[in-house]
Amino acid sequence: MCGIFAYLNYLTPKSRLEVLDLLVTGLKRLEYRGYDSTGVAIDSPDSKNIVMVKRTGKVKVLEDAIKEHFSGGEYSEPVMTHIGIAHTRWATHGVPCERNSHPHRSDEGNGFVVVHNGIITNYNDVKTFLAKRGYEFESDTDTEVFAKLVHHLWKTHPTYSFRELVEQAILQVEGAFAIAVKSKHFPGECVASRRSSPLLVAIKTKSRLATDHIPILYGKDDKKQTSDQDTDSGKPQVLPRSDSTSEFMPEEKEVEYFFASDASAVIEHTNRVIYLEDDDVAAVRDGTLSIHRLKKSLDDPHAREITTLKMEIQQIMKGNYDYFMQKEIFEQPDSVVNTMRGRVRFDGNAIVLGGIKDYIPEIKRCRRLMLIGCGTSYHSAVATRQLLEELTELPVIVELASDFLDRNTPIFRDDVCFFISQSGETADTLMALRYCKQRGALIVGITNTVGSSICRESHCGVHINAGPEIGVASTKAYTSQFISLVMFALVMSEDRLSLQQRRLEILQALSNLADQIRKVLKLDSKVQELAKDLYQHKSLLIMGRGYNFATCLEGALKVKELTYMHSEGIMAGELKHGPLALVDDSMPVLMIVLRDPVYVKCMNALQQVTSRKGCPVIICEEGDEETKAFSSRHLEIPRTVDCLQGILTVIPMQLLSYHIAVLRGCDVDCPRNLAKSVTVE
Ligand code: G6Q
Ligand code: GLU
Repeated sequence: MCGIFAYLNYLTPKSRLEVLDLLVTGLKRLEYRGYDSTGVAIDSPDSKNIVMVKRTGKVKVLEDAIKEHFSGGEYSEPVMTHIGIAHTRWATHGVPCERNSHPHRSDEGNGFVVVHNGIITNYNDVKTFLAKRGYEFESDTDTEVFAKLVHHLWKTHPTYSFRELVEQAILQVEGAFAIAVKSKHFPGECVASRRSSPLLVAIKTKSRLATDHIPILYGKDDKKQTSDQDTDSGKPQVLPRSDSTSEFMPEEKEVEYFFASDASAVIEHTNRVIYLEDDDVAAVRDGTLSIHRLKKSLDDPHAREITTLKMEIQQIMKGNYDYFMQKEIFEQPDSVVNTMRGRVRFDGNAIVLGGIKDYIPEIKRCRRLMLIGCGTSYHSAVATRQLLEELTELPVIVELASDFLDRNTPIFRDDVCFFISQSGETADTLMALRYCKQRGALIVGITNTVGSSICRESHCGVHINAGPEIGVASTKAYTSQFISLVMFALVMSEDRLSLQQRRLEILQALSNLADQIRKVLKLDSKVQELAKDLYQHKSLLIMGRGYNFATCLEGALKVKELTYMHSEGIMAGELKHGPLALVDDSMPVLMIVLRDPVYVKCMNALQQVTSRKGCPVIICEEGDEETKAFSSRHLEIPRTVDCLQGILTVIPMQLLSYHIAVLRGCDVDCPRNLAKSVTVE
């Protein structure tokens, strides 16, 4: 997944240089999503053409190129109406290079230019069709076919509006996309659409918006449609304009629109956003925004809501931390509280999960619970499986989304399937959701991104409320996913008399969690010292079992993705079945040994390691002298209830991987080869 950002000013004076600055800043806010190249397109000084600048590498490279390319005075003249589009690319078709960077154009005259996230799966067929009609391609990408297809439709349908041309093109392509299109033939207009890739429209006006929704329109443009369309004609003005009859219209005509892949790129400008749904087509013409649907379906809402973002600008900034990931690790005392806020009532020992409460009776009658996710999100499922089995007394299956799909796993109408995803856009997880939904299962989304595809395609769900997670390596989202699933387990067992004592013990532990996380974070400098011992090694084995096995998996993933060192999470019970052969006096080992039901078995594993001259780092409970005696290097964490230990033990792993990455000179927030959300299968 990468980034789309477009900015349209209508009757709002802005120079092209100011527009370019807005575009570049928008791309910077999307940098965390992972990318390998960038590009922008704006109007030429005579407003008759489109000029583009594209570069491989960081947004900064593009920024420098823009300064060089657009230096003339004409670019500093204010323009009343203008649309600029910009893109960060994560290549799927065609190597990262300038030629393959976006925007892609329809012809040498730059008649139509497009920026695209996702994959056009039938691009070869479309390319063949267009090549037969004389089109020559200059890139290896799938995206380019879209620009040329719109151009072909424009030549063959001269009466079509811009929006209709893009709509017709969308009907011809298959796959996943979020797109924004600009054209010199339709100056001051922008058309955007999405299918399986996120896209939102943000609106900025000087006065309050006159409405909190945008009606959805169908079919061809009404050629007579003007900006003062009578709202009684059944084709209401989609956004009240000062010259329409609506009594809520803003005083002035000036308006600015932003199109972006996510809210972090627009929050500094406005908090009024519309999350587009799959196959929505958003068009701005004469300063008026309209939203169209390709095909009418019964369950379509009549309008798209204009929501108000709750996030604040500082939430997407680094503050006084060196990296977003570091900030997000240290945010966890607050983020776990935010996850529980308004849901866990510690005074009454009650829990309300508003997003699923109506479905609890149905969930209680289900055949089994399936927890499906990828990477860190999958680990949050592993971390809570045992507690879910205990408190729901249902079979609980955890699945990696990719493997689940490979196996065509049997799914039944009385299954309840949880889809855990920070971004809410991970292709494997989204495909697994659709697979289960088609088979009649109840779909529960556990996401951190409002308006995301998984969030919207679920029957119900829990928003983990961790706040924007910018670092590619997931940290606070993991602990918030963990807590969300624990809350679900508590809700499911609220009427089980035999479990009340256990529930109270967990609720009590939850109320202390934030302070205990703060206490663990105070180990940061000790962890940094440990990192100095480890960062030059090639591998790190992380061992544990029971409630802490997930921490081993998650810790190993953090080490791999941040430091590029090999690391492996090992079930301590499996040690003697093979992995023990790896242990000698030079192999770095970290072991989690807490006073929980599997303590004795973990001590056995610890002794197996030390008897082979292993010198493990030990994560143990504070004051556990017996365990500490086995190693000179240990990290002591506060005692909590067994099922929540994984929240406290993962934090030293997050810190350790962070410090090793810094020592190894790795890019902590944008690890090589990785993207924040993988929206391609
Ligand atoms: C972990 C990575 C990665 C991520 C998965 C799933 O640090 O960020 O493993 O967890 O790609 O992403 P979603 O949670 O967004 O589906
Ligand atoms: N598939 C397109 C390309 O490879 C878009 C990739 C993206 O989402 O950035 O250029």
